[in-house]
Amino acid sequence: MYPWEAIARMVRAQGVEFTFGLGDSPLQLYAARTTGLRGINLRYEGSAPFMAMAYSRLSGMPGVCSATAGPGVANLVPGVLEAYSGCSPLVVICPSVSQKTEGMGEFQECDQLGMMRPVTKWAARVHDIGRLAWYVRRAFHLALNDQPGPVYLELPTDVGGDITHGYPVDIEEPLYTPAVRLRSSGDPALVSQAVDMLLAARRPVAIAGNGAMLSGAGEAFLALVEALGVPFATTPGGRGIISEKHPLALGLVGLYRNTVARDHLKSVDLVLAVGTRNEAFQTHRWKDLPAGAKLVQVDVSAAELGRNWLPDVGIVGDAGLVLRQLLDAVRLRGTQTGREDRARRLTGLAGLKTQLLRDVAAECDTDEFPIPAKRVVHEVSSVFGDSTVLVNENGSQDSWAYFHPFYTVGDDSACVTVAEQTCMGMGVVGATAAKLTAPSSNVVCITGDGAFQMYLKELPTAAQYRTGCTWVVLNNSALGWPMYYQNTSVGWNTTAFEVQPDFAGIARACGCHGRKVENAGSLRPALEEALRLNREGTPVVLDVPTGLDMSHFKRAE
Ligand SMILES: Cc1ncc(C[n+]2csc(CCOP(=O)(O)OP(=O)(O)O)c2C)c(N)n1
Ligand SMILES: [Mg+2]
Repeated sequence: MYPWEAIARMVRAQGVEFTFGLGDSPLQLYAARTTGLRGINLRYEGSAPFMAMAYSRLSGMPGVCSATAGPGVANLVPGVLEAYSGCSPLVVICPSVSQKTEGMGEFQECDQLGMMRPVTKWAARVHDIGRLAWYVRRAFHLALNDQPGPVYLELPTDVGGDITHGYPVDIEEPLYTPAVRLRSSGDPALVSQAVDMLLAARRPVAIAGNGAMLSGAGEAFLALVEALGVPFATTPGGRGIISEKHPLALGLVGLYRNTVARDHLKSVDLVLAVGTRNEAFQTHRWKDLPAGAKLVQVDVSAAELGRNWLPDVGIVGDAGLVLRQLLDAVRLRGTQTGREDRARRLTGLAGLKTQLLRDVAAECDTDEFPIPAKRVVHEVSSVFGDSTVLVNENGSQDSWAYFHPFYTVGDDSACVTVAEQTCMGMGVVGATAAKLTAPSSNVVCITGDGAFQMYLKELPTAAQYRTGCTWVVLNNSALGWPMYYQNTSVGWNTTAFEVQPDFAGIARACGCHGRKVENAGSLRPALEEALRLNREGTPVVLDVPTGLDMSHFKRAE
């Protein structure tokens, strides 16, 4: 067996269904010959880690991507950085040039390990082909366990041989023992303290972050908030853990919160934070914990406890297991001194939420043209509805989609979102991987024209694999977010696009369907047509002229 053939088979044995990369990488070459594994061949290596992240987020499996030596590996860096920031378990496996000619000017020799070290949990070189399975297993083990994250492995040609064939190696069956996800529960004494606080709290809130999603803690989170009658909010990474149609749902926290969530969060006496690092965007730069409120923080990593706010009780453990421990203890105790106050507060919340839904619907009921982003987002939410994967981007106008109830992540739905680096383009290519991973869901990416232009090179990929997803391009002919800051600070800007491509035309030229929305009245029919075409396997680009409305970030500060 050849080494890359063995690697592809180990990836499959791990349970992974897709590998992402340019077709020149040896992993892609052998993925094509590995039963059960699908190599998705891209136009640009830079897309690969983003697509692997989207796959991982929706499948719970590690994402795998690769690239050839030198510039191929260099192109992976931004996506791997995003994965590192988002604790996304990626295994990146690449070839590197021979060590025997190190420093002598070998073609595409460069310090790949040096590039990958700062953006991975572990970066290693295979020195002995006999230990190949050890390295691959170690890579998956580290990616999946403790705080998950990306790892990088490289196989030099003097160890693995030529990248298309390689040295035949004697690899015995069974080839590989898959790495497993190990979970620990929390310290019972701390769980007990946390339960005392939760039962006594009169105005508590629960916040789910990406860590709760990574743990697959949705059922336990739902059971606990229902048992206690505690409203919940999410970070972007935790969004979708419970449907936002649930009576206890507040929407998002921090920069992305709505007015009802703001008023609620400002008056809480206890925050149960599960799998969130309470980072700057999630907390208005650490201002959102009300004075005197208690903090119970649950995280898989001790390093995250007290990173900024010091918890009153910090529990290290798998989010799902710790939530189950809390739930069991709550059920055993029976007495909940804060229960009546909490129930009264929930009745008030229901009325406020109904009013918010009405206000938002009225605000979006406009025929203004260019179409305000908030209306576009609201209409997308209504047409795509339940069973939809929302794929987020990083611009200012698509950020309206972060705001429930402008967009509602409803029943049987999910959200693929970026992490704290907010690398433009992740959502644009992530949508294609989302559709591959969740073929029976609708998939919609709401993106700005800037981010879309960075990664529209993968439109032919979507057409090739018939991934029926829709990109709604909020086109304001500018890098709107920095434009706003430039205009309001120095008074001029360098962010307007003086030449803007015809996105619908490009989409058609790439084998997708493309349509420019010419007036306010044709937005809804265009979305309905997109959904219909998506169901037939046709990817769709909708070019929607919009403006620059930054009021979302201000209204609930
Ligand atoms: C790779 C990368 N480069 C730069 C940025 C900084 N940045 C954040 S939003 C933005 C502009 C996005 O423009 P567009 O996608 O058109 O969205 P708009 O703000 O216009 O709605 C930029 C440059 C980033 N997040 N990622
Ligand atoms: Mg723009």
